[in-house]
Amino acid sequence: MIAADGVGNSWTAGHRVNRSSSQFVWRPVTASSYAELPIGIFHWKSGEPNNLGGAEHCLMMRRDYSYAWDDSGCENQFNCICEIDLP
Ligand SMILES: [Ca+2]
Repeated sequence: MIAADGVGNSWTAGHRVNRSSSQFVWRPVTASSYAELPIGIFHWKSGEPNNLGGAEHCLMMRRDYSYAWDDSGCENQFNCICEIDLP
């Protein structure tokens, strides 16, 4: 994972499989594919994911958690971490 001073809370491409699941997957989107991939390494903050209010379905890196992972409401506006293929 990438973290740097000055970078605030950030979304990743991770999300809950469905609203009642405790499993998360990556959903990378490229020009040629749209697939869900299992997450092989986890960096959750202790006590997370907690699906607070049953409404936290997206995976974010929290600055105040030293960029450990937290599930959060997908409607929140944070920076996004993106990956692109370089030529
Ligand atoms: Ca949470």
